[in-house]
Amino acid sequence: MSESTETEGALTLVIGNKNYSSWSLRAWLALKMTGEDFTEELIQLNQSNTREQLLRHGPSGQVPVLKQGELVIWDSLAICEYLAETYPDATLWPADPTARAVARAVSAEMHSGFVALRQNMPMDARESLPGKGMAPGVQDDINRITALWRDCRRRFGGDNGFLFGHFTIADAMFAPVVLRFNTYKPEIGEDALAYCQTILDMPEIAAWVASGKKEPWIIEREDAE
Ligand SMILES: N[C@@H](CCC(=O)N[C@@H](CS)C(=O)NCC(=O)O)C(=O)O
Repeated sequence: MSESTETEGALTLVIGNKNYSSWSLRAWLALKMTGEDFTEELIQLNQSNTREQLLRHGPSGQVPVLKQGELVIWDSLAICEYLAETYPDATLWPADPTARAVARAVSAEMHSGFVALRQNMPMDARESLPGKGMAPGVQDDINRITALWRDCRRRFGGDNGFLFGHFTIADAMFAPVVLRFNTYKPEIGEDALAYCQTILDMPEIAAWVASGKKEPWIIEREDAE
């Protein structure tokens, strides 16, 4: 089979619980914004058979996984890159090379960093836990994130509230942070609150959170990322 035929066919996105799975949300949101039809397959996290089920879909034993024909992509940022290349009309990266380079840098920074925030303010979209999660290092992460949001919006943002003037992968990468801030309500400035509102106003985010609220499963853990 040639390379090109491997990438043809229906799209399936394997995700974790919508209430908890921040990495799943990133890929799901980017895929939603392409407007393509896709099938969601949800694997319940934190069950005795979770790992076995995850390994059926991808070699890392993690979600998200995007499948199309024989192609399997098992990492959120790699999925976003694939979607940007495959569906260019969705303009998932900024068109301008400078803006695109910065969008890639902040997306990579999110993908590999902010461990204190991720560990101490795990995504729990249906909860309201104001004041919780403020462990050492978390404020530094919040300061860096809100500074980079401010910088992106000042340099590239335009009027519509997104980081780069329209929805991009950078917004997908930070959408779970917005949900965390919405749950834990740390003190952030007006500009950061305005960015959070832009993301919270997306119908796709409302739909994700509504589905998460309907999930009956509860995961009691401090270290969910
Ligand atoms: N680097 C990966 C991280 C994915 C990740 O950590 N996913 C978590 C859920 S949000 C997972 O699958 N954990 C496995 C488990 O809970 O058993 C990505 O960006 O896709």
